[in-house]
Amino acid sequence: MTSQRRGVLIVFEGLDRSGKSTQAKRLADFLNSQNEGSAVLQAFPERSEPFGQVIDRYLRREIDLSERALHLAFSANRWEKEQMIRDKIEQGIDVICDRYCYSGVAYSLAKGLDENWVRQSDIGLPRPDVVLFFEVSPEVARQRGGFGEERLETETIQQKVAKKMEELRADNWKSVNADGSYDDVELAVRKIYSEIDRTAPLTSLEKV
Ligand code: DGP
Ligand code: NA
Ligand code: NA
Repeated sequence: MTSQRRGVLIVFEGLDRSGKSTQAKRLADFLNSQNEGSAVLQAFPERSEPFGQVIDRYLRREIDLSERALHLAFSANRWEKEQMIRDKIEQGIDVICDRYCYSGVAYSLAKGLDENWVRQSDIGLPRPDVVLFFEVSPEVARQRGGFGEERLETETIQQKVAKKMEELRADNWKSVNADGSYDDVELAVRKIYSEIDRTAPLTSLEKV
């Protein structure tokens, strides 16, 4: 008996306006057009889950949270999806995440929370096979229009987050030059996808 090949966990990270959400959706649509049901797209925060609803209310300024409580809410929101991610991958379905724990750590470090504390709460989540790091030049980001209305969407916060995220790079990260056209970036993403090695089993994060 041959066991079916597992799915892969692909994470899209980068700043707002880097195009990562568009490209995460394009990759999922492409894979599903090749083979219906072969990929799922999971955006974080996932606002439909219980902790996601708390995050949504915070971002829309309906409620306040302390910085540590907010950090844990974002992390808990990823844990709300842990079993789903593991199940899909075991079933041979690719999971494409628009943001993951790297956003969680980068935003909290940008706010000045203690590094050792911040890095704990996502340990044990499924480890991505690849993290696509969308890098966009400030000029191009500016051309792509203003930030939204929600909290955290200011240029100062974004610059700090970018700097922190840069420091999180590990050997499973691939840079994507997000200044190109959507079509060019899409092809670059597909190439990286095609090179993922899925022979080794999925592992869990030992550090973030
Ligand atoms: P999005 O739905 O991708 O636009 O994200 C909503 C906002 O939340 C955005 O400003 C980025 C921020 N964000 C996303 N993930 C995290 C996280 O894990 N921690 C923190 N502190 N902020 C996050
Ligand atoms: Na946003
Ligand atoms: Na987004």
